[in-house]
Amino acid sequence: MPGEKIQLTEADITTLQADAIVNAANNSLLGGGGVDGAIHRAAGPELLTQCRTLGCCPTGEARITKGYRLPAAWVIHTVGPVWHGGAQGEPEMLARCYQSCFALAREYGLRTIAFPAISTGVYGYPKAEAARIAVHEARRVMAENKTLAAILFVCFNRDTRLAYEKALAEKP
Ligand code: AR6
Repeated sequence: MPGEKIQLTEADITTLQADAIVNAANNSLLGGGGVDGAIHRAAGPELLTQCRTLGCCPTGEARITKGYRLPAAWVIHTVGPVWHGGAQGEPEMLARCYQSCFALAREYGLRTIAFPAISTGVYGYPKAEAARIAVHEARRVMAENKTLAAILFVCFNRDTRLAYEKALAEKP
């Protein structure tokens, strides 16, 4: 809903005009499949050139680059956990991804940020639990970062959208 600070949309994240879009990257930051591949294709080769200067990114951390040919000014690259059943620190690590992205959003004074459902593709994180963590961290940051005007969760398919709708309907 327009006016809501946490919003859902079904879209290709590379088309969005947020201040920053988030990339679900891998530790190399050198591109891959899924949303990572789509972002690199849409941003153009300059993105990979900048990523090469950054070195590896540990799981749970985030790095920021320019958006190049994307409508978004910035790309925040974060590395989500691979799902191994949930007892190997995956929830904490996924929460840390969102926190790392929000720390960069604060540092760069970003007003709008769009996230894909980190780890829920190739990395196999169950959508419902991942959406719950994403919504929890978004609510937390909205309560304390007054510069941040909107957080957009970009759902690439209906199942993902349903998972976020359910998470948003749950009490904080
Ligand atoms: N826009 C929005 N969401 C998308 C798009 C898009 N264009 N494309 C895919 N998604 P994934 P992961 C959704 O696999 O699980 C890469 O190879 C997708 O439906 O992209 O964190 C990296 O290099 C899913 O809901 O990321 C890593 O090696 C979500 O984005 C690895 O995949 C995340 O799916 C990371 O795996």
